[in-house]
Amino acid sequence: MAYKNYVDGKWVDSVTGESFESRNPAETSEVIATVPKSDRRDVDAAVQSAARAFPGWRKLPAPRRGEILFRAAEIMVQRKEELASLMTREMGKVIKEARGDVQEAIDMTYYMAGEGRRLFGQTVPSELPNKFAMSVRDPIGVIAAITPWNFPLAIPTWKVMPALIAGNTVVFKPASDTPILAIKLVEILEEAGLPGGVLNMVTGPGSSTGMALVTHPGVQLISFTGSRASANEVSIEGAHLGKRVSLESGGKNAIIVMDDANLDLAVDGVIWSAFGTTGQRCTACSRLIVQRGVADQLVSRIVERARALRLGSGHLPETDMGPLINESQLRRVGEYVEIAKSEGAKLLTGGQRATGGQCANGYFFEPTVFVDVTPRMRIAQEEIFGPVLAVITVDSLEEAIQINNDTQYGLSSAIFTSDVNKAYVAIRDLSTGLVYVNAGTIGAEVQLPFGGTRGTGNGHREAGQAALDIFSEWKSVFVDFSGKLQRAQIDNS
Ligand code: UN1
Repeated sequence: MAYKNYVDGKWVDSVTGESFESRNPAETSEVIATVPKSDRRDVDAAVQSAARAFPGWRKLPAPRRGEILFRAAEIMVQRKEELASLMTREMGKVIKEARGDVQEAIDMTYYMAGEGRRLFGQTVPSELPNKFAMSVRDPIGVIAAITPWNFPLAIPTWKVMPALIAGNTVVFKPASDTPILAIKLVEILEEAGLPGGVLNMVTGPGSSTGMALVTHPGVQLISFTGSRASANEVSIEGAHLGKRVSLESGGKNAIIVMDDANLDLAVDGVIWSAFGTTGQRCTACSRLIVQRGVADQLVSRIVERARALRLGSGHLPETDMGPLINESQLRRVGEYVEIAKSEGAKLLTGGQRATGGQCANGYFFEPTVFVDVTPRMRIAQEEIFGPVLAVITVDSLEEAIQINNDTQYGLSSAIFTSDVNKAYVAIRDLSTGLVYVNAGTIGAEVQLPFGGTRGTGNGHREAGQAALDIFSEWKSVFVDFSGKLQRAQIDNS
């Protein structure tokens, strides 16, 4: 099957005539489909189309825009199983998690559909008599949504849905590893009645297609999720061109386990957060910070559970962990294992590519656990994006919090403790955008802000009401009905 770009409400070939393949990472000989390798001219057509559609879309009442989103959510509900199965095939995550990804997209779409009847601003008293003051949200214009492969449906909805409900038009450039799910999302919005030109999609590599979009003068805001290195490039280009930029780029998330924790629960939380989605979540737990009294017991239970995880095709209900997304990620994870060993960390389990049985033809990597990790080692500082857990032992809560906060990222952290006082100290002092108590580092819900401190982003938050702050401009409105000149700050006594 050969898919096309979506520009001006039509499915069109790329002007380049070139294409690339989307393959199954669990069975790498399987080509799922081909998609266009777009260039600057395709991007330009998409941006022009979005710019033409903007005046009409921004004036359509927001509740009407919301109805289209609501219909899109309804279609996703109907097609949940089909979308999840396609996602497992294209991205590799196990079917249960793929259903979760689709569900997160549904949740976000319903949530933003509802915003069509809210989009709250403020009404506040004026300091002058016979004068009315309020703030309203205005759309920004043409938005570039550049999305990663690890949540092929959910993350696109985090960007596209708030952008649309706020009255913007969009050019969407999905990750090259998961274009088919992106195409399905566009098809669903088309079926839901989205007018042509309001959402456009071009596929192609980030370095060319993505950068052409980032640097296009017709794009006012870039919303990007991906690696720190790419985020930096987007940030630099955006700054040069005076664009708004919203970035989300990863984490080095930790779970803290105190001596007084419910260890059964902590083991479950660590296994799920470190090895769920094969460690390929921005929120994945890649550091376990454990208090000395329970360290040996906890680690031996985690190792036992990690060894028992079943790797293979995500379509089989018994599979616990799917493959990594591609060859370069496989290489990268292997390299970090070598770095960890050379820095003196001790490998307790895993550490290599899995090749037996169902894993023969995919990018599988064994669940890996290192102990004797010190906080400044590279495996304790750098995002790996694979099933690798680094265990750091500490003596106190203060030390745990200090180590948790001492990385260039600040997305998610968690503490397992049965002491409410420790829990509240952690809530106060963990300096990440997400904090969990007695739960792992993954599993954020769409109605709350999502994002992180330090190098995880640039201060914005997706999801919840906070997303609307990315995708709209505040306009403060003053209506003077006194019939005379009233000077603020002067005529107020
Ligand atoms: C991501 O990995 O970029 O909180 C998103 C979670 C999911 C979203 C993860 N709801 O793990």
